[in-house]
Amino acid sequence: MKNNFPEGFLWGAATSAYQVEGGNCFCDWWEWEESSGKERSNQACRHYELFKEDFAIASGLGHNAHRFSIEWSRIEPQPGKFVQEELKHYFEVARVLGGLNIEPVVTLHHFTIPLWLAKKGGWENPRVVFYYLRFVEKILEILAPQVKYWITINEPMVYAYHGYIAAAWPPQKSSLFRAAQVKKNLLKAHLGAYSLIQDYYRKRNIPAPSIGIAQSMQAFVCCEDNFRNRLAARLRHYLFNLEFIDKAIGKNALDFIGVNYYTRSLVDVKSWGIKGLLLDICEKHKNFPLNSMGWEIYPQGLFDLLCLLKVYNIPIIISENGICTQDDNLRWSYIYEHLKQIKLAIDKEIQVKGYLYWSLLDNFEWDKGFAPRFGLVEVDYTTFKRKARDSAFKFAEICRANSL
Ligand code: GCO
Repeated sequence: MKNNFPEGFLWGAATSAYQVEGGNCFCDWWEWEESSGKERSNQACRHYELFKEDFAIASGLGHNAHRFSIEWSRIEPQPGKFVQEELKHYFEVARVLGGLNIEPVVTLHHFTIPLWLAKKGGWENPRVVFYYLRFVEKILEILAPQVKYWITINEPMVYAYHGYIAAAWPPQKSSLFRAAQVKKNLLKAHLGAYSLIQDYYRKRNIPAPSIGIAQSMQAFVCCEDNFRNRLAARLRHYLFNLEFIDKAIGKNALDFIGVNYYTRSLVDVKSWGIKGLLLDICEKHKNFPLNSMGWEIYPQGLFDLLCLLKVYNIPIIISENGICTQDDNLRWSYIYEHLKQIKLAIDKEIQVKGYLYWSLLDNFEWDKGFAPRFGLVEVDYTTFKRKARDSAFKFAEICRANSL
């Protein structure tokens, strides 16, 4: 059938612990918000207490998958001290999802780290790989049999860029050398986690899970079609979109590519320096509608990227795709137009296996605070009441029918 998605396609939404749970006071972001004067995450959406209600809403919206992350600083607020009731909490989270026939897709690192680790140098410190794998082992002990899909690291390049080049996120460094160290340790952590998780399942005769990375990808489009812009677009596509997953695939340590896609980037190089080649963008020729953070809505970019990923010949899950907007009609057209592009890719034999909308709930958008509203479900941050938007019900019809 021309509009049908493959049998068993994963339909749902994504969140991350720090952005929705609330009260994550043992992590680097919590301390950074206080010291930098940024908007506080505070209770976020109170998802830590309200997760059963949220998953019931997701189930009612026809979702068969849900991506969430584990807050490392909850599990290990002090080095080597693992909190049993927090481990039990995430066991319960996965159990409730399973009880609703919703496949858990579990992210092990989604930007935040325990404060004690940040004070030891965080992802710059090579010993972080040991700490991360020790944490992953603890999570496996409570989640392994329930989880078929693991995401080891969310957006390694975004994390390295914002925290170690742009100095926009903690630890607010601005050093290509430090960023390179962080990237190297993130890759080592992924490779270590890949082996650890696969060995853990194999030794216990649990069917092998699928392990991926959620890679932020942008469509790099030349503003003016000249040699310098074409070179810069190819360079950025490789460095930002592909390099990290390329290295994981090269080590046979990636079962699926998680694609976090939102927008395109207009390449407009003003000078031949490395900064110009890697960072110069055009702000004036934004010819497409924008989200509330000024990101262009460019669904075709997702199709173009999926075609470029076909060469890897491994499954792809759209682990994030979404729009922050006050206009729910725009949210719905964003979802529908991107799903059309995914279907076009699937019709070209590209192995897309799932679509997880960002986000189930309105939530804390990092240094942008609570203003950007991404949710299928509106959250009143005073009463914490949830209200599914019209777009959520339209998306639900596609989830249930497995068809556009
Ligand atoms: C990211 C993160 C999410 C964001 C989302 C919207 O990609 O930055 O995974 O935490 O909230 O992408 O910016």
